[in-house]
Amino acid sequence: MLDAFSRAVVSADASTSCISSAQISDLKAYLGEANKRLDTVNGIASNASCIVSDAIAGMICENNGLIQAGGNCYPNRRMAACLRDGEIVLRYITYAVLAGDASVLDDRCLNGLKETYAALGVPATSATRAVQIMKAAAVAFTTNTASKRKFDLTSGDCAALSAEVASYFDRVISALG
Ligand SMILES: CCC1=C(C)/C(=C/C2=NC(=C\c3[nH]c(/C=C4\NC(=O)[C@H](C)[C@H]4CC)c(C)c3CCC(=O)O)/C(CCC(=O)O)=C2C)NC1=O
Repeated sequence: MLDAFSRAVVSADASTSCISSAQISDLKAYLGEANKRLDTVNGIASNASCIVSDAIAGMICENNGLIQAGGNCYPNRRMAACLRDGEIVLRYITYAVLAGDASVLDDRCLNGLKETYAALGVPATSATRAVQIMKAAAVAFTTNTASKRKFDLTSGDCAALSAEVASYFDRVISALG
């Protein structure tokens, strides 16, 4: 598992060079934006169960067959597994946001997930839909635009951070596809 700092070390070492000035300025930017990052992680993590349950409910509303006999969220045991998977994915995304690096998400969550889902008959299209809904919610918490749960934060430019947060969800979607 890497973070913004260990990533810089590993890539410098791979080319047997010292940390470059470009890497130093990337790390300066990472440190300069650190409070925004922590606020984002807090916003997503403290609303995680709401984000997950809303996404799974939305996915099911759009496709009721999932909770009928033969559907992959039927019976309750599978429904519980689905909610748990939503929480797992969101949790690893918060780790990636904190670290500023996707490797923890790749290595500990996404590695082999597509194959597991295929073996269990978990529909990738539905899982993708749930991840898309979680993405919209997490981005709203990053930009502090969630309609009912605004935090008391200094406002600023969150464009780069919200694009980064969105990219981790896109990573999950492409790993499932
Ligand atoms: C740490 C990383 C990690 C991940 C990612 C993980 C995923 C994971 N999800 C599983 C099952 C499952 N996952 C789902 C999920 C869904 N079904 C749907 O229709 C929806 C599309 C979707 C929810 C969004 C379901 C229903 C099962 C149970 C399938 C079964 O037993 O038939 C299983 C099989 C074992 C089990 O049931 O616990 C694993 C390993 N486990 C891990 O330890």
